[in-house]
Amino acid sequence: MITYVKYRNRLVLINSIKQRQIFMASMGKRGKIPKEVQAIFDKYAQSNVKRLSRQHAIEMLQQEFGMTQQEAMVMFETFDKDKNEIMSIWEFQQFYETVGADAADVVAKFHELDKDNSLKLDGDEARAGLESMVTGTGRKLDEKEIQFFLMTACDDTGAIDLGMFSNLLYRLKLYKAEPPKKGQKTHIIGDETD
Ligand SMILES: [Ca+2]
Repeated sequence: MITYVKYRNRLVLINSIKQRQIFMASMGKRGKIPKEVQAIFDKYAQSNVKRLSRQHAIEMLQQEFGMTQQEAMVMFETFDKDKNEIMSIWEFQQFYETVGADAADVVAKFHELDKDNSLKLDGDEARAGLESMVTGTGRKLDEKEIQFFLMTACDDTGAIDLGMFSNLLYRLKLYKAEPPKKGQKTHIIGDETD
């Protein structure tokens, strides 16, 4: 898909859905906030401001999404994208879209895979998880794809926390590519939203 978007009197070429999303995000125009997202947010925001302090955001994640304080803290760290200790309505929407109604399942799956209860999935735990999961089309992942997702989902130490795990599950759900062909040397896996 190729489209042009008019921005500051210039036409900008957008040749994929992902680029379009990145572009829109960079412009700060991320569309309308869904009503249910706004409603939950407003319950915890003071005097109608579009931001939640760290404390209120963590409280909200516990009350509305059934997380423990520790889980809520990790989740907050992940979704406070600009690291300003505030959850903006945009950051909350991102959380809601990525985890939202599936929060209980995501947390349960994470603990099931976290065999040593370290609150992080190490390489082996993450690999076992990926081997058991399916893509957006319901198929198992190929070895190359497992390696790709392992590599792109973990932090510098090779571990995956609950927030990163949420993002990984979301990416898998959106991932609808064909499996790589046998003997194929290169396979583009990254752009799963196209
Ligand atoms: Ca923030």
